Amino acid sequence: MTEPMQLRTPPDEAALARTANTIRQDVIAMLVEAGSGHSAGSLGMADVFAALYFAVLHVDPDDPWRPDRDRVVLSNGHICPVWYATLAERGFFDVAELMTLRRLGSRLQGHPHVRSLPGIEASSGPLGQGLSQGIGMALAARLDGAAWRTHVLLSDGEHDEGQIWEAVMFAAKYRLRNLTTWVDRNNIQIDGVT
Ligand SMILES: Cc1ncc(C[n+]2csc(CCOP(=O)(O)OP(=O)(O)O)c2C)c(N)n1
Ligand SMILES: [Mg+2]
Repeated sequence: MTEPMQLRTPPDEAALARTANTIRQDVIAMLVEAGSGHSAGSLGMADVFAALYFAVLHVDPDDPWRPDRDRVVLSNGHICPVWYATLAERGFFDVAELMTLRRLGSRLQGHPHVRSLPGIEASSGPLGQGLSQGIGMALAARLDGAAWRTHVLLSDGEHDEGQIWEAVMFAAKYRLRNLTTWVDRNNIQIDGVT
């Protein structure tokens, strides 16, 4: 029996803010090195990622696929630089690898690829699909009687996709209390305001 995963409690807000700043600095360095990538959502969500990975989620960088881990799906896969930076700062892999973002053969592609890195639970990029993926995970946990939670991160413009609303209605119908969603309400999408 493995030890239960410990959260860093109580959350230290000043430390989390510093961690978020480090993550933002990583994101800038990665995008400059790659010469491309989505900056807005990656920078805007750094505080949420810091809070999730340093104060909320039950995850274990030393045993990233342990069965009782919380699951994370990044539906807005284009902001994966912030996910990669957070995972590296949390110890899932070497921070130096961040500089390989978007290079041919790198594990850090422009959109997340399932299990390409420890902690990447699902592929994403085509907007609108992540909540459905997370619902599948949450249903699986319920069927197994497992205590782990699923967190799905979404962007606001992606809510234009009908699949999101179908998934929202499904999650409500089946009362998936083991599912949490986070929406990046930044009011922007590619061609203007949402
Ligand atoms: C199905 C689909 N259509 C279009 C795109 C191209 N695309 C990538 S990011 C983006 C912006 C969407 O806005 P939002 O979801 O609010 O994300 P933000 O730009 O705020 O990070 C679009 C349209 C995509 N990835 N998937
Ligand atoms: Mg947006």
